Amino acid sequence: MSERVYLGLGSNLSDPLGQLRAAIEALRAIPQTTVAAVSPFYISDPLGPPDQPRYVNAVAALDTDLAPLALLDALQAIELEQGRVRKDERWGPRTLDLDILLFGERQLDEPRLTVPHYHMHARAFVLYPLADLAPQLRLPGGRSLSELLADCPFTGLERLS
Ligand code: A4P
Ligand code: MG
Repeated sequence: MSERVYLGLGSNLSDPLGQLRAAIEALRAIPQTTVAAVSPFYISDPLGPPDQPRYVNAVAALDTDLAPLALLDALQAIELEQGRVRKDERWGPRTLDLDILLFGERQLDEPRLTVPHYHMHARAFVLYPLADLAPQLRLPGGRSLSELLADCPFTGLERLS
């Protein structure tokens, strides 16, 4: 029985739109996994240090037979494959972030994996694309996505058509 997973995708370096498009192609190649839907892309103001470019963010819905850590391994391999750029001799900043937001109804608190993702509840660049895919969603524990959205203004966000 496969499980529905929601992933957050983000990039703000090295052609962020291209990074997300390439990431989605790579997601399609993960074994025992299908990409069910991808949200529209959003431009978002950076959360954290302000002296960095704006991000492109999106959410993808996957159906997978993989165990959570096996999926995380596959996602981290994709991040490594395309997500880092060489700057001089050192590996530069990560250009692709793939976060597991939700994994079925699971609540996980393991050294490598916390699900639901610990920062998703208050981030507009996660909640709005998630709502594009699953407006009726309820999180494990019972809170509805629409409740979270009511507390999360659509600011610093621009939806790309
Ligand atoms: N890990 C634990 N739980 C998870 C999970 N649910 N999904 C562990 C994925 N990984 C998870 O991640 C560090 C470790 O978290 C992993 O090794 C994994 O085992 P990372 O991707 O190397 O580090 P990170 O992404 O810098 O950490 P974090 O906390 O995910 O960063 P944030 O908070 O996501 O910050 N502003 C805008 N507008 N849009 C953005 O997308 N992203 C960030 C990144 C900052 N500001 C942003 C955005
Ligand atoms: Mg991350």
